[in-house]
Amino acid sequence: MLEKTWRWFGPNDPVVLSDLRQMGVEGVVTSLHHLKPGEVWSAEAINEISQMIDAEGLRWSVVESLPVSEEIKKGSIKAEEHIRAYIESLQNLASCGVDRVCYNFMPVIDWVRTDLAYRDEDGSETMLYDPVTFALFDLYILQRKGAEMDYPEAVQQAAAARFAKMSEAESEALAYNLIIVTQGFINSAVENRSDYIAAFKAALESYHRIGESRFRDNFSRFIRSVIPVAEELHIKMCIHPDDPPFPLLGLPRIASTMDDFDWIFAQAPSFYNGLTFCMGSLGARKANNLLLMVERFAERVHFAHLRNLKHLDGGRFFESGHMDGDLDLVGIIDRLLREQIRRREKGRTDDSIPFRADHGKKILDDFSRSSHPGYPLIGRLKGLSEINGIQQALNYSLTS
Ligand code: DNO
Repeated sequence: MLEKTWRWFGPNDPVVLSDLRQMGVEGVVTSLHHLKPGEVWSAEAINEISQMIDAEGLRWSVVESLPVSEEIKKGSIKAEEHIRAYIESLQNLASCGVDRVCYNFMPVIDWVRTDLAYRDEDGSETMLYDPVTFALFDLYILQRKGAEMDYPEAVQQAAAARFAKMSEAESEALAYNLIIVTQGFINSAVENRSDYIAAFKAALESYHRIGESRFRDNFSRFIRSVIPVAEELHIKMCIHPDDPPFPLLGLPRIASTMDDFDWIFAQAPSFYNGLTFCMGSLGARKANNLLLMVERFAERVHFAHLRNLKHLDGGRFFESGHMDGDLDLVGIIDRLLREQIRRREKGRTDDSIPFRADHGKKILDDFSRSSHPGYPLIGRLKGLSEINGIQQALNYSLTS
């Protein structure tokens, strides 16, 4: 069976560790959320969290994320120092018995949604991405130089019309959601300061001279330095795909397609150079064939994010219930379970791939609890239970 894990945001998370076993959770996915990218994770700091998890009869299954600093991504003068710090953090994690690390290599901005409170037909609340709203943010709020080159005429016109109808408070809320609310609670470099828009623009500008090829070189330097150490320490590194998997704000994106991952794994051809199979991220790009991808990279899937989405017209998509989206959740779970059987046959001990019900819609009591966008308690619990039901049923047929 896949290992049932839960993303826990540390001691300040309103969902407490002692609740998790009641939900059938086996492993915890967390990070040292108070540390910024580039800082060393000391063994003491890791142990503190690890002991809290152990005390509840759970295990720290995956670090999500050990963040890669902007310095490393930009290959700046501090890159080497930050890579050394990253390696030291890996050594400390290994010494505390933590052996799976999720990270991403997205410049400046991690995941992007333009509406954090989209009402689905059933009254639940979820998140949506609308290319027109995003274009409006880029063209009129950020006023990024050259932005108009990135959008088709029709999208630009729709963005202009929508911006003209927006109040100042609405455009501020949009910028705040995109830059702070969705980024602030993960280990991002983003700081909640009064001039956050200017700081964000400066971060974008700092990438001006870094085209895709230099960005790839920077990734390559990072992964070639880290994987030999991860191998020695038996730490499975698993890159998280770009979310959404296409270029934004003129920034390079290098973890979006099958070809990208072929390239990523070729940089350090080791099984420890692995993948977080995030179906919701990959599935936002219609041309990505998820079943093909999960089959192609099966042996190096060290972690799975299972969720679903629905595509709407005009390139919009929203995060649907786990069971009722356009993506083949059952097919993906089937492929992961088959991979586990293959691993067992080969004598591999990592034959229980951790997954988490990724995101969830706000339902029922979620409306009266505080949660980070995408991480309501009940919506996620519903997803976890559904996924678990699917895997029990599939496993029954696969093994009997
Ligand atoms: C958002 C998450 C991402 C993810 C990181 C992994 O909900 O899926 O922030 O944790 O990209 O490095």
